Amino acid sequence: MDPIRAALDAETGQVEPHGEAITRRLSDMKGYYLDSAAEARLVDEANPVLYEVFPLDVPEEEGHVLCGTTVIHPGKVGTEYFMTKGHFHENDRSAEVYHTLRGLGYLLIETGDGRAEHCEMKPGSVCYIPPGWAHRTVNVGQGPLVFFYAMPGDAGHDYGSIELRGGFREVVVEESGLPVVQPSGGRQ
Ligand code: S6P
Ligand code: ZN
Repeated sequence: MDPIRAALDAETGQVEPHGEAITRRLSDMKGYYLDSAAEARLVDEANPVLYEVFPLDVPEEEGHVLCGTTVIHPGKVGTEYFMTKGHFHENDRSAEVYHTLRGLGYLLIETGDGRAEHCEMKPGSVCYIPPGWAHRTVNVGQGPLVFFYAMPGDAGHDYGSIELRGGFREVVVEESGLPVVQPSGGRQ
């Protein structure tokens, strides 16, 4: 293949040119939020776009580096902030790097055997997600959360293991107007 030259707008998260973009609405995440009544109401009212992914057009093969931007829009479902589905990599030897470009958020990471940690996301912060750690991002700001990601071409996405576990061990909710990271309790 030929080299790729692209332009990344750190304000909007747009990457041009890009490969096939992903758009996830609330209806694509049934059962992911704590407050299922609030979730159902919001799906009926507006079914908002929660996040978009703009990847460079790179083959999903060993030896390549998949990369691009994710843009999480601001908002909440009940008291829980908009977030990504979250996943393990199918290939559990695959790490990933996140570099935040705009906004405020948290990166929740956890292992299959019970370790849970989180990283603050703000412009300039970098988090290295080691192999074997599931990852989910949460936008706690007033505007979009934009970050650049890079991972091995053959990493793959495993969403099923998270769904089977009933979600992540930590959740991010608003309490008295502020974001709080707390144990999800009872969801495992
Ligand atoms: C890919 C990378 C991100 C996420 C994106 C959406 O490995 O971590 O591009 O795919 O933030 O998250 P999810 O969990 O819906 O794929
Ligand atoms: Zn990933």
